[in-house]
Amino acid sequence: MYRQMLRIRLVEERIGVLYAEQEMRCPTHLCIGQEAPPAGISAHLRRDDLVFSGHRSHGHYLAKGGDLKGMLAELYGRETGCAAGKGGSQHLIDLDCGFMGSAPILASTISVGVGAAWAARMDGRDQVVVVYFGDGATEEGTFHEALNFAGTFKLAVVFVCENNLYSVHSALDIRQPNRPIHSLAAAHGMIGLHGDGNDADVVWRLGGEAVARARAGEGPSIVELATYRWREHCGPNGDLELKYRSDAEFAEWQGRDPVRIYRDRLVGEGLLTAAADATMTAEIETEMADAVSFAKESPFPAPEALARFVYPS
Ligand SMILES: Cc1ncc(C[n+]2csc(CCOP(=O)(O)OP(=O)(O)O)c2C)c(N)n1
Ligand SMILES: [Mg+2]
Repeated sequence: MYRQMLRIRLVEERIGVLYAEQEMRCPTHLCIGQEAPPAGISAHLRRDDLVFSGHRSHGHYLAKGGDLKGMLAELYGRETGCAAGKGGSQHLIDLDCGFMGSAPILASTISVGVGAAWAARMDGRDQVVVVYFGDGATEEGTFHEALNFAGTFKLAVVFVCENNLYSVHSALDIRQPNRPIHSLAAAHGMIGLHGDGNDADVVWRLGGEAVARARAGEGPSIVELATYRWREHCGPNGDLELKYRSDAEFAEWQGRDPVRIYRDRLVGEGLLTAAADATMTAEIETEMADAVSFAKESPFPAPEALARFVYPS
């Protein structure tokens, strides 16, 4: 889980640097600060389990076993990208590792994920479906419809809500009534779990409970994870100058850095040495350098490919 979080952090930071070159031309939502949920949840998933996500999906894709080369090539719009260069950051897909797709229309993949769980039920497959979404997505009608259906039929879905307190620049408390998001689970006949989404061990424990329940046919769960986005909503920069969140709040969450917390814990327990940490970092740096070269050297899709796979051509 530490390697996974470190890899996501380093990849996102590298994208943040490269983005300024203006060669990646897709809108890009970085998940720096939110690395623990994908690491802790994916630790329970088989390769053939299915994951769906939204606009902030790099961590979810990588932790599910996604290919870094395919992801970066996709951000660069190249034909070797995991969506053949047509999707960009917000439309990652990789069927080989069970990453069924991300889409930026809020909550749109929640109902599709429930449909995938329904299909698995009909086919007698014991796959678990995980759908990641933000606090903002829970304000969409399809979220509630999907939960109703999944709860009624006890489908094998884990609804993971990464509650980072904001939808773009709007704070949660001006958008929703004063009740926890996970309390909506009871209304739809499912279990609602919640905890510190910046602590990978907490995520791992909650995710394990929800995945085990889904796998055993005991129905869906909501897992609400408290976390925080460090960069601007969309793009590589910080945004504290906009003042929609206070410097004090930001500083408090920086003090709860999921990667540092986990590194310190592992070092404290004698499970990670400085040398092993450095080796891991160097391996990830090499993987990133290779992936960036691969992406930049890959061709753009041919013009004839423009209408391929586009409904109704
Ligand atoms: C249906 C729909 N409405 C509005 C938008 C514009 N939009 C894109 S991201 C976003 C905020 C999402 O907030 P949240 O779900 O909490 O995810 P976060 O960005 O915080 O990770 C909004 C409103 C959209 N993509 N889709
Ligand atoms: Mg949010």
